Amino acid sequence: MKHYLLGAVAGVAMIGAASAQAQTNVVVGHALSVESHYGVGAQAFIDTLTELSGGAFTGEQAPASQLGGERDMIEGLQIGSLDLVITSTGPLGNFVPEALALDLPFLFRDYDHARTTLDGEIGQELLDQMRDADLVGLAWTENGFRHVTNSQRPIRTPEDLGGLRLRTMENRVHMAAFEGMGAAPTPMAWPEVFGALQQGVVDGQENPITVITAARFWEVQGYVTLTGHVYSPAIVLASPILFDGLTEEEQGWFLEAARASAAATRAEVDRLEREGVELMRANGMDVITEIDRAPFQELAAEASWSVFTDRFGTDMLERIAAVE
Ligand code: EAX
Repeated sequence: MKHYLLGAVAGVAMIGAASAQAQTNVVVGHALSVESHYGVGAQAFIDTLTELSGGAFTGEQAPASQLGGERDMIEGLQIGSLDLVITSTGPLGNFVPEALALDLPFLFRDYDHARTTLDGEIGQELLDQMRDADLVGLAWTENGFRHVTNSQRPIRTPEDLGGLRLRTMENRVHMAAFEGMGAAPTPMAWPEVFGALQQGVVDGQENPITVITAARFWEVQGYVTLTGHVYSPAIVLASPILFDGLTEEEQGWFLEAARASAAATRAEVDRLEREGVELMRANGMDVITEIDRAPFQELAAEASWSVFTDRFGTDMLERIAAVE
C-alpha cells in the first residue's frame, strides 16, 4: 500500500512539475505607457495568447522604453535577448529598407486606406521581408497619423516651419521630408524626446495624437497643428529564436494574438482621434485643426519620396495608391 501511495504522490508531483515546466512567460516590449494604445495592444496580445494556449504561455509588458529605444529593442529581437516588441516603423527602415515606403509623407489617404493595405497582400509581403533582417513580422498594428507640435509658434504654412529645430525619428524619409518643408530635422530616439523638448534642445517634434496625449506633451509644447503628414504604422515583431522554437500550433497562437493586439490598438487610436483634440485643448495646447495641406504635401513628397524610389522604384507605391 505504502509504495502505491508514494508512487501516486510522485506521479501527481511529476504532472504538476511537468505542467509548471511547460508554462512559458514571454515579455512584450514597447515605448509607451501601459495605458497607451501600445499598452492596450500589448495586453490584448498577452491575454489572447494565454487564453489560446490554455495557460501554457503567459506574458508581461515591458513598457515605457524599459528595454531601450525602438532601434535597441529591434536589435534585441535579432540576437534573441528580447521575445516580442511592438514598435513604430521609425527605425525599422534601417533594418528592412523596403519598409521605408510606409513612412512616405502623404502616401496613405486615410486610416481605411492604410489598414486595408497593411492587412492585404502588400502588408503580408512586407511582414515576410522581416525575415531578411532576422526578425519575425507577426502583424501590422498602428501608431497613427502624425502631427507637428512645437513650443515656439502656431504652424499654419510650411513657412512657419522655417528654421524650427524639429526632432524626427531615426528615419531618413522623415528627415528629408522636414528638410524639404524648411525645418531643421534632428533624429533622436524616443526616450530622449521629452527631456530634449523640456530643455529646449529642440523646439518641436511630430507624433500622432495617441503619442502626444500618452506622453503628456502639453507639459512642454504649446502648439500642435494637425498636419497628418505621415501615417505611422506600428508592427508586432518576434525574435526568430523564440518563434522558430515553437510548434506550428503555438506559432498560430502567436499570430492570432498579434492580430488581436492590432485590433485593440486600432480601436484605441480611433478613440483618441475622436477625443484627443479636446484633451489637448483642455490641457492648454493651441490646436490648429484646419490647414491647407497641399503646400506641406508638395514640399514633403518632393523632398523625400526619392529616398525610396531611387532604390525601389515606384511599383509598390502605385500598388498602394490603387488599394481601395
Ligand atoms: O512608437 O519615436 C517616435 O516618435 C514613435 O512614434 C514613438 O516611439 C512611438
